[in-house]
Amino acid sequence: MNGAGATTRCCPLLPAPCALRSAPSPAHEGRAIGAPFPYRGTAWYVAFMPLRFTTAGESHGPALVSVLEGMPAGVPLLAAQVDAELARRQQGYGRGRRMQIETDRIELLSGVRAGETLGSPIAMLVRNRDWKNWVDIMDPAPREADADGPRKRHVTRVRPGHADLTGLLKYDRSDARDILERASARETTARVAAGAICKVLLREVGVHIGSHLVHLGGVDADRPDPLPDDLNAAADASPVRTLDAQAEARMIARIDAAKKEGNTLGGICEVVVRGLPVGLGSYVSWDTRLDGRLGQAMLSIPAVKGVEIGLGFETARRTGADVHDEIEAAAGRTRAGHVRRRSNRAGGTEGGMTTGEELVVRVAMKPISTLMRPLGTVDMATGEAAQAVAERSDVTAVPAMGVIAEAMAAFVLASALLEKFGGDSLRETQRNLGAYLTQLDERVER
Ligand code: EPS
Repeated sequence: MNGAGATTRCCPLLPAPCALRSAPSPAHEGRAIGAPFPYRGTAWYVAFMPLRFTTAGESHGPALVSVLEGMPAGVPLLAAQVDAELARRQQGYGRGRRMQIETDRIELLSGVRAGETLGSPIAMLVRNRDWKNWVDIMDPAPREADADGPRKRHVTRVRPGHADLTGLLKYDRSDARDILERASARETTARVAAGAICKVLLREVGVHIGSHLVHLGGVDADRPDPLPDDLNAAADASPVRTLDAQAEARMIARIDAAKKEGNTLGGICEVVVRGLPVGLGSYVSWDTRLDGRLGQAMLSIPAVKGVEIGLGFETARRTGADVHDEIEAAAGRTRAGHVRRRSNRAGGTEGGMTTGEELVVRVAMKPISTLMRPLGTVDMATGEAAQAVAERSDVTAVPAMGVIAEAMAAFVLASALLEKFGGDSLRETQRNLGAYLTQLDERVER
């Protein structure tokens, strides 16, 4: 290090007041005095977001792509772990024929070697087996036949509730297939692939995510208390991913009836996360609040219309005494700061931060907008009244939505974890978390 570097370094171990603390840091250089610090304020976490993922792919195109960036090195990872999550997403009573065509599997293109992450972007490819049936329709290259008119399976009778109509207008297209191929929930395969890796990271630091279905098509399921230790093993054993066997039978009957009617059904899943340390997320800025970030992630899932944390909307109907969770000392509960809430109506967050109690997020999905007995619409090619297109689809995808919501929760929580604890390697992240847990322990030992 040169002399100048040595004198401008601001060392937290120096006794205060430290003259060196006011020295400009490299991040300030080149910035006019008084100009806003580029990463302060509402968008800092976006600028520094340690974990990012993006997806690409059309439902009937050749493949889906998922790229996850920011995963520390040294996370043990096998393609089979991701494939297991993809298989869970493909399950669920009420899905259409497409799920019999597909067997989603990833090809790991980068970022993993000898069963461990490298710290570099992790790119994954999932081939669409249905592509071979859609080559003419989805071919990226122009075809001679294109001069004669729209391609086969073009869509102009736009479906109420789908992205078809607004997408056509916004992107100035004439065939709604240009919209629906990407708006399709098939894209969530790529999300689950990224989320599966986030889950592995979280497991390595003692955080476990599961989900189960609490409502489907007008049928409520009882929520056992306590929930099973292995929530996903119990939920995945049910064809609708519910823990209430009686409700399961009624839900299945409801799906069968809706199928006969050419109708579709929505529902609600509950995501439960255990082992989170207190203090992920923050109250300091609107976009650092963890509940806000979970809400955005969940509402980005196709067809999701509502999100609740803990009691959610019910809190608005109750008085404060019946909403807030009383606190008591609980030695040994390091991750919660050696306290316990006597109830968990808050659902694991206070002030936009994890409390160390179970995180409970409920996610509501509307019925799928492709109806076999279609709704009235306008044919956008002619302007005439018409019945909406009735493409092959699912009666319900709520059981799959639970798996997708787990993936989105895993991404948000892994991001928040890496923001707080950092680490280019898993060992470094674990060490930093360990130091924080020691700090929490020292508070009670003092
Ligand atoms: C979907 C329509 C159906 C679903 C699809 C989502 O596909 P297809 O049009 O090929 O019959 O099965 O979901 C998936 C393919 C999947 O992997 O989840 C839609 O329009 O959103």
